[in-house]
Amino acid sequence: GAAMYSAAAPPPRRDFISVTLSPEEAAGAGGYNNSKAWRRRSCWRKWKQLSRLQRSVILFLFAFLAVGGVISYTSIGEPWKSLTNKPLDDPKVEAEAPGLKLANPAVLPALQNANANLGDYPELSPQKLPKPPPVRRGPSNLQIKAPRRDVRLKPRQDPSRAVEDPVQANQQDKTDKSVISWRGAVIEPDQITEPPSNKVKEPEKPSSVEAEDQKEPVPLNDRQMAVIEAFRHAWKGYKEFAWGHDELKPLSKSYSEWFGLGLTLIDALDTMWILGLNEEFEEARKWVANDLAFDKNVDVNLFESTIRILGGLLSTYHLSGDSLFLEKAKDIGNRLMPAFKTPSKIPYSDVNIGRGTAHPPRWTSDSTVAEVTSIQLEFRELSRLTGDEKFQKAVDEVMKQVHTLSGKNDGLVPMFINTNSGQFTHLGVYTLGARADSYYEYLLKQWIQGGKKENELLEDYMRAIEGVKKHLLQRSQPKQLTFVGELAHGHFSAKMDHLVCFLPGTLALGAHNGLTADHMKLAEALIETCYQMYAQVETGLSPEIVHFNLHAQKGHKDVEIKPADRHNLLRPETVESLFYLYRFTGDKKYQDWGWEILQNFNKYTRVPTGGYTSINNVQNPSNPEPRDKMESFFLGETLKYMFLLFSDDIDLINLDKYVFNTEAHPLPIWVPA
Ligand code: DMJ
Repeated sequence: GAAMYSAAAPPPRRDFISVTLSPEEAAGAGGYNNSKAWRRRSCWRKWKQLSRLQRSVILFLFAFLAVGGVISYTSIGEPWKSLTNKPLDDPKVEAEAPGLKLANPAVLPALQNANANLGDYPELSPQKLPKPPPVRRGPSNLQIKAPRRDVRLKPRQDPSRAVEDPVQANQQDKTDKSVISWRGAVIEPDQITEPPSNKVKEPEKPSSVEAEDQKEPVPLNDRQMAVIEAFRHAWKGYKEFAWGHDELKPLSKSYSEWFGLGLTLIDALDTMWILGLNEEFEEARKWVANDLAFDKNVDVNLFESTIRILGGLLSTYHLSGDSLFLEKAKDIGNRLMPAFKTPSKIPYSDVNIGRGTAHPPRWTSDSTVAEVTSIQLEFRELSRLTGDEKFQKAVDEVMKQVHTLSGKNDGLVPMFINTNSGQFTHLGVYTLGARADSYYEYLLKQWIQGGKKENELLEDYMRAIEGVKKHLLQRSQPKQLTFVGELAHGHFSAKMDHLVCFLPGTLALGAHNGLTADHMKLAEALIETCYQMYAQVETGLSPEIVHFNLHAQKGHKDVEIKPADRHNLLRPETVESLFYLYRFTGDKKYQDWGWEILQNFNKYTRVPTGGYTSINNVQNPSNPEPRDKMESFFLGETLKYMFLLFSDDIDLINLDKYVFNTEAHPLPIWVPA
């Protein structure tokens, strides 16, 4: 065969240009004369002796070198200039060139602290830029080797592009010119304002991981490895004793069922993707493909199944690009829709996903405020992906109504809302904990998801944080910890749920997105408090609820725990906030605090045969009284936030591209920063 292709030897190719010197020059005849005039004349003579071709080639080479020089100067010029500038974390830089230091400088002036007694927050560390990871060019990507599924992965689509259709671009042009104000404060034109009229256009594509070939793998550090080890241990128990069921009971080596939909498995899908657990992910995917069925005669809670199942499927679809997860998301999304068929359009708490019927709890026609206002990120995204507006319309309607309702107290909402009247009920009680918590979180996150255009959401959020400052913030004794208490009919209670520890992270996220820097200060003060809720307890684990001491008493710490409140359910909120605070400040103490917490989970909640368990008594290190249950959010949230907290890679779920739902499932921001 080879002979068939052998061709006649080609003529010798000349890959060079010969320049012939005159014999005189070659021999250096004429002796050595280095005068300028001689040299000029001699050069000129040589030039004239060259052929026209030779001259053109030399001129071309000169021109080529000159252009190349200019280009490389400009491309190395920038980094060079920045190297010669002052370091960015120099506080003086911020003073001299405001906005240079912060990627998203505050655009609203610091709001007045309405609680005059509170004064400044304690000992606040100056805000620092996170230590930048090695600069990478090109699209951001997930650095962990995520499971490959070449067949199913569509070409990498940056979520920022997903919404760049001409209509949207046009809309953006229009909105760019507008400004909004909140109590007279102006938000700059890049914080656009018009309510998005055409968010739902046509089916969207996933924002799946960047082409993996472009990735430089970032080595995992020891703490991340420890998280992976913890996850594997938890997964081992789930796989062995609870596979396909909702929750593992690690001590009795069995499982519990809530909805009967493999809750832990679905909640953990994107965590496995982010941790790079390929085999586990593939196995779980198979279960989703072959065994997950929603046509079941079962009552599910609308909120819980939205944040865990719909949210988990949507984020896994975005990370993996695997359409299986979108199909499943559509299925569950459709099956949840009957919940919105109520006289007021405020959804019922429960839906039978097999029968298509919905109802409130047996004892009331009320729904919980946090529940009906914390399903929006997921349903809005489902509309964007499917092109079907009905999902978004249903949840936007809820927000619209809640926006105008009376019964709020400086932006703080009651905990219940009636599905017949659409009005708040049980007025007068205000908390950032159970039943209200994620209302506040989703105000900010929807605003971010939608490209910071929806003014009413921002207004409600800003007003609510003012309400928190005015009515709920206090300082404890002896450590002067800033905490968020509760208000019941005008009476302040120094009670704080661990659930409230989502707030520092949310405040920091708002500050990162241009809200007042004052929110960042509050975030830093509150995360210290949340950490103390662990550090001041015998096991180093926080109880479900604490009461803070308002008066110094000898031998008493800031944190008091009532016997009924001393359980720990492996909740994520503090590590979640530690993750945000670390991302935005780069202060390593947040990683260290998270590391302590992980070690204490390992010490007191790890079950040797596989899995972790919630415990009944965080105050008894010798017998923390295991409860025999591993909540799905331990894998969905707690371990995921731990892993992200220990990472120095801001592109591992970039917070300018993704917004986490309240169950830690990242969804794309429609118009990323
Ligand atoms: C999770 O299901 C969600 O984070 C929810 O918003 C609050 N409760 C649990 C975790 O504690």
